[in-house]
Amino acid sequence: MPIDPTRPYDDDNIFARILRDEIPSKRVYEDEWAIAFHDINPQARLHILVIPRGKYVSWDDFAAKANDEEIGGFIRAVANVAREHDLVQPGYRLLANVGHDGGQEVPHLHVHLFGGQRLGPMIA
Ligand code: IU
Repeated sequence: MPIDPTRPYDDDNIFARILRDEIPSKRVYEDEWAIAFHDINPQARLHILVIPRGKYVSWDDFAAKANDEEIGGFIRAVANVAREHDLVQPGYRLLANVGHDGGQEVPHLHVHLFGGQRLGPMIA
């Protein structure tokens, strides 16, 4: 079920639990601002989710409430994940679903990173 992105942050959402290491994930990156792990249901040869350590329901919530340092740190973290996977030259795709119409299922901001293949015009 897609989420309501304006609702309060739920400390027990699945990505909050992955952040706290209460649920295992295939973690590929971490720094002060973000962690990244393989999507459990990959939609491309490489499909990684990058999430901020801060408690933000959605992209909109993050833009509204995070400070500039946190926003900068998160954006750099996403780029670092791509760079560390040698994706800069071949290229890659970023996607953030927001709310009901965006099809967001997990109420903790996540950016999908797709790569490792020539992607079609859109992944829906
Ligand atoms: P969405 O943007 O909220 O629709 O994406 C949620 C993603 O989280 C989706 O691609 C799931 O496969 C993925 N995921 C996961 O990697 N591990 C989980 O335990 C759960 C969802 I639940």
